Amino acid sequence: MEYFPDIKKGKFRYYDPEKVVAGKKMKDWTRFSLALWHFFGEGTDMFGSGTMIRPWGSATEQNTLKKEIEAAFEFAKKLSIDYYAFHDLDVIPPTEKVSVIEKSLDQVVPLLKSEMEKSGVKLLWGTANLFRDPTYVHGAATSPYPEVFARAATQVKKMLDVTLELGGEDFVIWPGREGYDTLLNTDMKKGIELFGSFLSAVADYASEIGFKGQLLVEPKPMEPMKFIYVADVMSLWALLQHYGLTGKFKANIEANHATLANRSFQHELHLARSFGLLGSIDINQGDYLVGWDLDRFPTDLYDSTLAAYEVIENGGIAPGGFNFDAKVRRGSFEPVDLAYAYQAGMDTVARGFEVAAALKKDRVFEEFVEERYSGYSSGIGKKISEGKVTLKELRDYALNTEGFKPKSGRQEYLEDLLNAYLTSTPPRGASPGVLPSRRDREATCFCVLEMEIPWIGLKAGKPQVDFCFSPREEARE
Ligand code: XUL
Ligand code: CO
Repeated sequence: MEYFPDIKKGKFRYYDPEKVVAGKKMKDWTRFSLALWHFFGEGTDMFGSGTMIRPWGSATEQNTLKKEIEAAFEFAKKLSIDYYAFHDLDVIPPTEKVSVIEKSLDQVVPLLKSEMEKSGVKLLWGTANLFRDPTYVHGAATSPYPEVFARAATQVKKMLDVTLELGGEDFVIWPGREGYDTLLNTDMKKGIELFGSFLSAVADYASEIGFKGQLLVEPKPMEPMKFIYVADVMSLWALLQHYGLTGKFKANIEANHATLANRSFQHELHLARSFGLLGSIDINQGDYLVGWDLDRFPTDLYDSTLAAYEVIENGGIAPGGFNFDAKVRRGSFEPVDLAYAYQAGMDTVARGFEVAAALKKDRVFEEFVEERYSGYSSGIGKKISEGKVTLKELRDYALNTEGFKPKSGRQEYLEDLLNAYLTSTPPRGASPGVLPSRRDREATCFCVLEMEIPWIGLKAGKPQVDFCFSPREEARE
């Protein structure tokens, strides 16, 4: 049965899987993934019932799960989404018994396999839902009760088996209940130790069964618990180091989780990349007026450009990918809204890669940053960097360089440059969405000259050489 007869294929403005940007095909940079749990979402919220009109019928109908799964694969194939991701509980009938979870998963795996074969859609990651069951009310892997810890471990064990069987490329742990609501009843140190012990057992089992995929932990600061132990990349990094788990786990960074932690998405990606922890991305966006996790489809080009910049700088995120941990708004209830949402999200990321590739090619920020820190590449700066300097030497140096004046950080200038890359129209003849290299730009000064800007005296069609500066020259002025 065809569930989406009106949708033939994705209509993209920027996403072209085969197009090469920054030396890689777009599909290899992005590795887009459909999150089954959101795809099956019914559009309920805390105040109202479901709104979604779905081709597979209502959730109470028999066989809904099978239809949902078939529909998801049909949709992913049509929209050129190469991967999917799921929790154990997304694909089985509701149950509170862990033994039933195991059996139900065994029953559904053949269906998933055959849909994967038919569609060519692959498994990006599997995960265990360690937050829905009432047993997890005080935590799963950090519960005060070993019985609950063991139950959580059993779910992860089974999902690791399933993920391996389905050729999944990563395995995610989202520790949403691993935290506390009040310290009046919580042993925080014990909780963190329990989580360390849980991760160690997971890593051991993954290697025992020959799971070659990347293990990931997904930070989030709050919700459902008031305080979650793995709140951000920095806390994950500390935990991994403390429990000797560096190299075994990386971070699955979610955009809306970063902003809930009062960090930008770029901050979390940059930090993770800097310490070899950038594993995969849950791509979505929040809303600056709303203080909880919204999982909106991403449409913010500014954020997607800066994210793509980090991914390019990282050389890609394979075996991770861009998983749409995103849901359509409750008011976007028609099936076609799913297509609009994915198209918008995929185009936003794809355009981010185009702009970021142009920024990287022109070394717009690198040259500025390198110049800014160049004092550390020779002389006493080099000794400082290598940790070979004494306070006495530093004192001599400070006295000799007294009166030193730092240069301007040029923040507004750099932000304006970023805007220029984001808003520039490609010159005639270039393929859509591709920005010219700096050399071409210097030759034609296209970005300024597509339009007249009378208040700063720029005329359309005229080269304005003054405006075509290079960041390095500017920095050295
Ligand atoms: C919750 C969240 C989860 C994880 C997987 O905020 O992001 O969907 O990605 O459990
Ligand atoms: Co997520």
